[in-house]
Amino acid sequence: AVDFRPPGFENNDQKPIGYGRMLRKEDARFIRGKGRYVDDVRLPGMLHLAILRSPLAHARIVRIDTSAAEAHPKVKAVVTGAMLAERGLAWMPTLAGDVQAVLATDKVRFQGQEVAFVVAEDRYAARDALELIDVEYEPLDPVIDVRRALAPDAPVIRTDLEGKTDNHIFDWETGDAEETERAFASADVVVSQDIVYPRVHPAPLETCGAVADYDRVSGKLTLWSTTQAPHAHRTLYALVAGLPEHKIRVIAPDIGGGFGGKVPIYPGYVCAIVGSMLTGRPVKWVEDRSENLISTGFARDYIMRGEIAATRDGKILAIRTHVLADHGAFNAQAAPSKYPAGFFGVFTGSYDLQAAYAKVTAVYTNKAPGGVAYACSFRITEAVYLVERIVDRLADELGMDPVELRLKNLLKPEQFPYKTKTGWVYDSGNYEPTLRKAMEIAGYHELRKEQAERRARGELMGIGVSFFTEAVGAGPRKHMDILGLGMNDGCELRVHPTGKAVLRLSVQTQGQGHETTFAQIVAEELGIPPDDIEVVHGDTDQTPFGLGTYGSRSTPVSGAAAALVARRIRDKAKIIASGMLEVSVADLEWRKGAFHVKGDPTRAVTIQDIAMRAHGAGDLPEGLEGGLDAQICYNPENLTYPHGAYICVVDIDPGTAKVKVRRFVAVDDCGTRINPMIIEGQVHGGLADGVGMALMEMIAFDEDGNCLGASFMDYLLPTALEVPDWETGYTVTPSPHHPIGAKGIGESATVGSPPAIVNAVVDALKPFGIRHVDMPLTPSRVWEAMQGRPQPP
Ligand code: PCD
Repeated sequence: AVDFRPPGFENNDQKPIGYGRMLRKEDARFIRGKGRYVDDVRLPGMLHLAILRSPLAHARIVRIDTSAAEAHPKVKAVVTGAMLAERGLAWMPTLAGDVQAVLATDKVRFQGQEVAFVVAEDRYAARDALELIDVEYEPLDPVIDVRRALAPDAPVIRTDLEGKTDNHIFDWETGDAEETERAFASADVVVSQDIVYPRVHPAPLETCGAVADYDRVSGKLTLWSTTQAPHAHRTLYALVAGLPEHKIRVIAPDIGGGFGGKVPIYPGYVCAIVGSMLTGRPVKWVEDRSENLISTGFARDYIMRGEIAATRDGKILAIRTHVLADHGAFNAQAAPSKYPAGFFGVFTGSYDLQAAYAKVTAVYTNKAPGGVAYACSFRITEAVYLVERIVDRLADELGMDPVELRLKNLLKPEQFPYKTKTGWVYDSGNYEPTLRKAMEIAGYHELRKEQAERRARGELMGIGVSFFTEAVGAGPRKHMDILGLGMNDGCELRVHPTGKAVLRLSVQTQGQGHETTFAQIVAEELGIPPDDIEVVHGDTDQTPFGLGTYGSRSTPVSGAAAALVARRIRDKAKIIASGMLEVSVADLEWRKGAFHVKGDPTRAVTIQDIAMRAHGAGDLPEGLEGGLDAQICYNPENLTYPHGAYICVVDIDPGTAKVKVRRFVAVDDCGTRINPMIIEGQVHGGLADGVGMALMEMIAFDEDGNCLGASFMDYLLPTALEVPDWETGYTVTPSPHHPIGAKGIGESATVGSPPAIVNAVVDALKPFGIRHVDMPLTPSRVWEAMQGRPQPP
């Protein structure tokens, strides 16, 4: 194994990263209720904004009468799409290069779409005044089913796009269709399966909101907003609204969960800015739960046909898939520009294949836009679910144990770096030990024995396995950008005279604990205790430019930047130390936060001594500037590819068809582990997300396009009652190109867990001859399947 510990820490168990379970620095304020969220921002003279939303999924706007609302004594402004259109602000660009209405002008295109807004003296008055706006709609035929959207006679949703005569957005292909066809033709066994990954929602506890404060004198706009990417948002506001970028300050204060849902720019943010410019006063907009669920970015909504080809003895040859992707009314998917289907290209999974091919067809429907990477590095969740379901289907077809089939086909350590058939280069991996470890923790073989006994008694017990490889840390600027912005991240480190430091990051934490882990990285590199390092993030006026936090990219990109910026400081510190100790640089060695004279243990200077010297009086070595600061902009060489093996045990009540997750074993490999306690927390959270998606969560619509998941009564999130005590383990395969060998972890569990749970449920239902059931596996769906009834489309 490669030892990534910096020189001097080899024998030190108390080294800052990896070992100790350092508590989170930020929890001091969170557990005392002292976090400061957007809704906690209260400015003098602040007004409140509320948004009028469309009750219909598809309708022409005939007339809007705002006069009664304007007459409300507490109302300061009422704004419609027509008013925005006069200023060229009615439409805004989406992250996917489409346009989205800020406020509807011509038509409404999904239920919950923004139609008008009111700015009033208080929140209640703003809400009341919405009721006074009279909108006349002419209902149009809604297009809800993605398959119907492609029918030649389907109503055209995007009549705003010139020359658009259908609802087709794009076709995207990857892999080699012909080679894949040849592999399929030569195969002994071919299995195909239709698989739906339903529309789900990130549903963070804190909904979206903003406080906009435009100063008419200085021309400066300050925007507190729930964003995972403050710098990217600032640049987009500058480009859209024509405000000079240096006059915009975006502040993302504490964020109550993001999960990908706070990556896009939502109309509400733009409305708050317009409201403040119009009234000359600070304006706050905070959406409620239903608004969040019906209008902000959904995730998934992929209808997939998966096909797998193999030899009779279980060697997988090829995988092929066609996907119908429902993007809703505007293509607002969050993904790097050159990847219209995100990173779905990793659907070849963790296996050694001869060929692979995928085609993704994206379509407009009268549903909310989104396609956000909900705890998923851009559609990897869909890809992993597809491959792990069809591999299980193949195991069933071959009569092979699903673990044996996977062991036979997993990539071998000597194959890394491994280039997949769709062109991704997996940086490192050692898969078999990870799967073996999960089997050992679970007691896999005993579980199979227990299952046989229970089956004999008519009990429904299932064991499900999944193995995943993720691609996180977007990304190398030669391949990746968002709307033309390269996916690099900056980092700045200032070491003060007394040896305390401030680290400024371009990424933004939403609960992951960056204030702790980034301090740990610098502590590891410089020997300054984590408590002496202040981490600053989430404020464009105070941090270097970078693209933000999603796709588990903070550790792979900014974490690398933090290590390298600290090494820059260490290099300079070494020169200063050589002057202080009057020896040549070559005679110095670095140990435990100090430079020592080789062979003379009595002579050393600590990083704190050096910091004082760097800022103090007296000469520095020839040609050296004073101070001990450094800055870096890091361009990752590749993504990092964490992996994991999950095993789930379920019991199904034969009478009610209720699924109970009895056990869940998760063994993750995220390379070098910075903070094991935080990693466990990340994994626990992601596993709970996985239980939600597999068993409970779905944003459904009726045939008129009414959203049926608009509250937490209908959109069920798992609580402690629905999840088991997680059993976690880990292996460590460092990333060869990351300065400390770390890979991302934030999304692994959400990606890897749904297939393990569904595989377990289908395994339990084997006696019924059931081969697949689509998520969410609610009691009614499972019961219908047990009765042999057809599944809902
Ligand atoms: N880590 C460690 N080690 C390693 C890795 C990692 O320690 N190796 C840690 C860090 O430092 C941090 C965490 O852990 O703290 C995480 O990380 P990452 O993986 O790098 O990630 P990030 O970038 O930071 O973050 C992001 C993620 C995501 S993406 C999501 S969804 C989710 C997760 O994160 N979200 C959230 N998690 C979480 N948590 C919380 N609390 N909250 C939230 O919201 Mo997307 O794309 O956005 O969809």
